[in-house]
Amino acid sequence: MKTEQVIEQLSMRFPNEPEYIQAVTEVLHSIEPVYNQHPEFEAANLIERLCIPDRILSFRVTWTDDKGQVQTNMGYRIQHNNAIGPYKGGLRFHASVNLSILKFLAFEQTFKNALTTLPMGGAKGGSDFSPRGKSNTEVMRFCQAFMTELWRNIGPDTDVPAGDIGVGGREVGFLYGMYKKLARENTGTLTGKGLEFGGSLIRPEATGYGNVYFLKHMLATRSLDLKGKVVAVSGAGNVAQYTVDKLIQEGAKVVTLSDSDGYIYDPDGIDREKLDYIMELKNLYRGRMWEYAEKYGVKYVAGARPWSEKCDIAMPSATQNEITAEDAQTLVSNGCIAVSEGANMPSTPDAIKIFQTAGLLYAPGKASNAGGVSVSGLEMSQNAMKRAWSAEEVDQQLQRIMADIHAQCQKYGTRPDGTTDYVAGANISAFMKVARAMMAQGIL
Ligand code: NDP
Ligand code: 2IT
Repeated sequence: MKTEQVIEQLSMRFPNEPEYIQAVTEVLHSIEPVYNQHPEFEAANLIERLCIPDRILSFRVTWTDDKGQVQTNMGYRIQHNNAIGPYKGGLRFHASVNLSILKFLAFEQTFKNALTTLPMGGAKGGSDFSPRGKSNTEVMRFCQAFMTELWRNIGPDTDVPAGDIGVGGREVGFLYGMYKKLARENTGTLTGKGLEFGGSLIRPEATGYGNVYFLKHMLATRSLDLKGKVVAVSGAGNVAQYTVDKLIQEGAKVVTLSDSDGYIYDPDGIDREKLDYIMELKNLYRGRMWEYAEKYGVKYVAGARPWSEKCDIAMPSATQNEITAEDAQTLVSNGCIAVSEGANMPSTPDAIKIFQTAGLLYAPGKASNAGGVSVSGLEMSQNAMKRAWSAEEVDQQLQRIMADIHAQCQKYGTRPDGTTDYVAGANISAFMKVARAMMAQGIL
């Protein structure tokens, strides 16, 4: 494979898709050496077949707002690759959603899901609809309209959607209700459902908890732990909240959180009581982080991200490309020792280079945030068996999976000096699994 040539061709075929090209570029650079040891891969043009999604569905979603005005949004589902199992991945509802972003997410999901040890292919979908500022009934009508188009293309053994930015328990409930009404079956075709109707214990916690479990394994390779460590977290949604929850349990001190309007800096640390307030503020009242700053009398910086604050560990948990090269340099200069990604692709390629050159422990999201989709996979298993496991049982399986992903990164990413390149390790391990499955199933 001539990596640069493949990237150039993909850039020409898919102009205006920078996030997609960014995600593909990172993976191709990592896998080039192993790919070139397998001439049979090249003969089967495996690389283009792996980079280009199997199928892209796009549709118009029409719904009526509370004022009686008829609104339209775009809806999408990218079914990227199902070599190792049914398509699986979240739905994102955010004004910024476009094909480039969903294609990058579906591509990443394919590799992430391969790392989980569970049989799941990769997909992503969503809409440029923004739940922000919408009433409950508007969100419900939108979700119902979205599902009237999507339902024919999903199913428990074909494609299983879940949440992502702007899609949490409320939205999954509305989406699943409409799916069930149209499909006339009850096999659990979305994950992240409520506990009363087939959801799994620990699914809400899974991404944040999983990221902290992964981080602990990375720290252990340097005989370090989380006690007393100062942590900067970004975002204030599902992933950020349960990251803070687990960090508090581990004795770390979380000093920042953010939303798309700005960040808070709380030098005393976010304790259990403050976290309860944040969960109520965000999940119930859909409030803003400046309200936290007012309530607790701490610093609020509008229009900025938290990376200029001094910390030992950074856990970006908001969105893609939220850590620039300049932010990375600041983190390194401030003595940061580890970056473990909760979000998908939050660090720019230049930022990753800076982390790796400085010798930080750096975990790419496809490894460190895989706990969410892993417990989604466990939810699928429970639905198929018509059973519900205890929280302890699910948490134990999640811990085992995160340990396994860390071990895979070490197996495929150990450098000559004994340290681990988690980017190479995750990409190569996932690639080899998907590649072998594709080769075994013929040219499709
Ligand atoms: P939520 O919608 O619950 O929260 C997202 C948070 O990030 C909010 O605080 C939001 O602020 C902020 N945010 C979103 N977009 C932007 C933006 N463009 N600029 C600045 N801040 C932004 O989503 P999740 O917590 O579920 O997802 C967070 C990240 O984690 C995403 O990258 C997602 O892909 C990834 N992820 C999620 C998993 C899951 O299970 N939910 C699993 C694995 C990864 P505001 O409220 O102001 O919009
Ligand atoms: O990015 C992700 O892994 C998710 N948003 C979760 C996907 C899932 O199917 O649970």
